[in-house]
This record gives sequence, structure tokens and C-alpha cells, in this order.
Amino acid sequence: MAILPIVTVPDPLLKKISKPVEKVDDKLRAFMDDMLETMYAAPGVGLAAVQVGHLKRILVIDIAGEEEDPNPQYFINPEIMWTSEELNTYNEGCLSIPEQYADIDRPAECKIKFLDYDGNEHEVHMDGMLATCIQHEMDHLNGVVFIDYLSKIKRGIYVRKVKKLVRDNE
Ligand code: K1U
Ligand code: ZN
Repeated sequence: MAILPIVTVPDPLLKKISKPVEKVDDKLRAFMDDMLETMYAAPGVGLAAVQVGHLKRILVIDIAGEEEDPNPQYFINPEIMWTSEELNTYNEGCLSIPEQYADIDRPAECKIKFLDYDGNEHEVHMDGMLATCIQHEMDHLNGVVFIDYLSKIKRGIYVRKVKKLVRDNE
């Protein structure tokens, strides 16, 4: 297993559309294990493959609390089948926009179709933090990050702060 470097804004890769996975095999599973290790090390509750430089439609999520057992979830080629009209607001962060947060409104519930770690298909209804997190991660697959929902001025401020943070850590 390996911890992979995380791409940060304004890297143009984060604006690109990720491509569907064609085959779920051991090589892909090894990559997903690396994604999970990278997410835990960050630490984060989700990670999209593009955030570690691979334009593949893959997500990993674990929203288990510190007192709970780990609950890693793998999503390959996820599709949103339904979203609720009711919205939920969450103060979101992003490992590609380190140390910055903003309140983002998203559908409170959704139904997601995806392939799991073994390539089996599921359709799952989600709410709460899982619904927020998967929609945030699916945005990454479509080249969208949470600051894209903010005004151009606010977005610019966030990007400048991240650039400085990255420079200072080099
Ligand atoms: O960069 C990412 O996509 C991961 C992101 C996921 C996310 C967080 C909040 C709302 C929606 C999506 C993060 O994990 S940011 C870090 C974070 O939220 C966190 C880190 C440690 C413990 C608990 C939360
Ligand atoms: Zn993110």
C-alpha cells in the first residue's frame, strides 16, 4: 500500500472529467487500497481518484467516527439516479483545497448506482453525511470542486490561500 500525493487547486487536472472504469481487477483494487490509505493519512472522509492524479471514476469514502470501527466504502462508476428536493447545508472541506471550508447546499438524500470493490452492482439510498460526501466526491469526477459554488471573488481568495499554504509547505 502507498500514500499518494494529493493534487490541489488550481491544478487543471481537477477541472477534467474522469473516465469510466472498464474492468474491476486486482490492479484496480490495489489502486483503491492506496486511495483509502491516502484518505486515512490526510485525514479525510472521502477521496476521488482525480485527487491523486488518475482520471478514473472511482471514489473511496469512510464517514465512521473516531469511536466507531472503520467502514471503508468503494464506489466505481457511480451514477446519481435520484436526488431529493430537500436540501442540506454542510460546512464542507476538501483535501484538494486544504484548510478552507464553506457552507454548501446539496440535496439531503440521493440514490446512487455503483460497482463495489468486487465489481458487483448496487443501488443505495443515502442521507446525512454520506449523501453530502458522495455528492461532493461525484463532483470531483465531473471536474467540479466546492469553491465552484461560491462567487468568483470568494473562489479567488480560497485559491490564493491554498497557493500560499502549498508554497509555505514546500
Ligand atoms: O477532498 C475530499 O473530497 C475529501 C473531503 C470530503 C468531504 C468533507 C466534507 C464534506 C463533504 C466532503 C474531506 O474529507 S475534507 C476533511 C474532512 O472533512 C475531515 C477530516 C477528518 C475528520 C473528519 C472530517
Ligand atoms: Zn474534495
